[in-house]
Amino acid sequence: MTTNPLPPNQQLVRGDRWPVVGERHPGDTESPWSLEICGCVIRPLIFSLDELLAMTQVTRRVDVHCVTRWSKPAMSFTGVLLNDLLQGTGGPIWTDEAKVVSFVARSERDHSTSMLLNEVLELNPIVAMTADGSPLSTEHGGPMRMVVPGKYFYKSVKWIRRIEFLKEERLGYWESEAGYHNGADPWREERYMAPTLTKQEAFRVIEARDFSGRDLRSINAAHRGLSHLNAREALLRHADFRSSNLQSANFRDANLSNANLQLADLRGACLANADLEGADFSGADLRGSDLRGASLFGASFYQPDDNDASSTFAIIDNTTQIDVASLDALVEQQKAFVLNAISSQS
Ligand SMILES: Nc1nc2c(c(=O)[nH]1)N[C@H]1C(S)=C(S)[C@@H](COP(=O)(O)O)O[C@H]1N2
Ligand SMILES: [Mo]
Repeated sequence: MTTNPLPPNQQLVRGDRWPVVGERHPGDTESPWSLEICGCVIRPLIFSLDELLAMTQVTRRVDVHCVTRWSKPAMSFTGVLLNDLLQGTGGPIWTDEAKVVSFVARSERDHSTSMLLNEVLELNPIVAMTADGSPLSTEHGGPMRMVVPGKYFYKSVKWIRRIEFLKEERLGYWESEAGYHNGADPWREERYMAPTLTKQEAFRVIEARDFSGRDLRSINAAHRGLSHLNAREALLRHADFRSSNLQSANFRDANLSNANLQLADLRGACLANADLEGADFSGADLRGSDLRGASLFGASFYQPDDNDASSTFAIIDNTTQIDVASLDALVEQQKAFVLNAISSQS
């Protein structure tokens, strides 16, 4: 069914699923919806939802790629092309000063993301009101959201309310809070910025074996002896724990989204309630570990395309504690592998 190849290290979502990522509700639901275009513009514009729906509607096929490694190819989105809104009848709306476009949501945290003006014009996003033939549901950004083709999906703001032209970059929510790469090109795997931690700082926390509550995004803790590590509530997105000894480590409530745990020894480790979206456990030993309540979208327990298959499967058996319900977040083959493995004897 898929025609396009997947970008590196992405996996197909199962069937017709569409995971909800990030915020689930818009902010104010009382006042009428509208889209404002402002900032470095010749004159500000405002479109009501009805006006948008009355304009020429365009349908585009878009391959959705989430930074947490799931992809949903060939979705169809219908709405108004941003270039049509911006160029209208009287030529471009922005002034010479404009370099960056910021997309702002009507949401509790005024969620936003931004892109270079050149890129926006080239990618030609849509202000979408419809997805796969139905009006957008609230949790997916209804009544209107941005859909930006060719970028990780965090560049596509749900509940769009304002498009602002800026002279300078203003980092968005995920880019500043989670360290997501501002480029967001899935083909170049621009998932994360370079680590913020210096080598010395990393060395110090690794020596102390206390990561609890700390922001250690993208830390390099590969090939380390870290048994009984205390990493409760630590921010460990994109951390590298390849081949480390993490026996009996405590990652309760930690954020290990997109962490590399290949070949790690996680026997007896606690990963309860952890965010494990996009985490890679291939070849890891998970016997006696506790993953109850963990979020597993995009997680993998083996590398399907590896030649040396025998060494890349996670070691899971009936001593591994995992909610069968949360396995639903996995893609087909990963789910089947884990289900089969947890029923085997230790
Ligand atoms: N307003 C708002 N828009 C947002 C987000 C968010 O948290 N708030 N998350 C982004 C991220 S990280 C992704 S992957 C997509 C998810 O869209 P979906 O929930 O419809 O799959 O929305 C993006 N747009
Ligand atoms: Mo995302």
